[in-house]
Amino acid sequence: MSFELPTLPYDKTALEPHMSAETFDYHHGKHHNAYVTKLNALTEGSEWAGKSLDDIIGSAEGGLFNQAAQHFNHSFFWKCMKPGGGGEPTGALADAIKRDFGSLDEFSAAFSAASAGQFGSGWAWLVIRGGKLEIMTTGNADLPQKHDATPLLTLDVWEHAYYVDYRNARPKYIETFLNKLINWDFVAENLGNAS
Ligand code: MN3
Repeated sequence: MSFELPTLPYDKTALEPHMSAETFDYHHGKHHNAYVTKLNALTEGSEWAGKSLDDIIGSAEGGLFNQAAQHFNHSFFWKCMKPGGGGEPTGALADAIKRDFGSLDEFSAAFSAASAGQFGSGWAWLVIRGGKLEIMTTGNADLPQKHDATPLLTLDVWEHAYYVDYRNARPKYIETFLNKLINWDFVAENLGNAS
């Protein structure tokens, strides 16, 4: 069983003008695809053959961990966006954000600051750990599961994620993600599964 590049949950033009088809051609079609190809090359015919992605992320190190974690991170990230996204969460997720951050605006400000402040390549996350929501950033391929946290939402802040559409303006990319792209339904589903 080899790993496969997942199909995007929307057409590659569906998030325009906020995220272009050209970005998806590179980010999904080349970057994510390369992680999957390398993951398969490192696992096939090895002691890791047939192991689940979670198993590999949990125990591999070095290059194999990086390819596996980046496969997870990107597969998760695509689902964190949708056409006509943004807006406000509802229900239990809205209540949890209010409880742990004070308000949606305070969450957005803290998530933006963390995303903008991640030095170099990495990811910004909303996670749940010990029953409480937290914002976390990770460098390179690192991810919340390595820190006893469950991911609910992520934003890719590697330059390849935004350079085609935003050049060096990472804050504008973050603002657009929060206001126009975020798929709160997916975040709510993740919270439900974690509770
Ligand atoms: Mn990426």
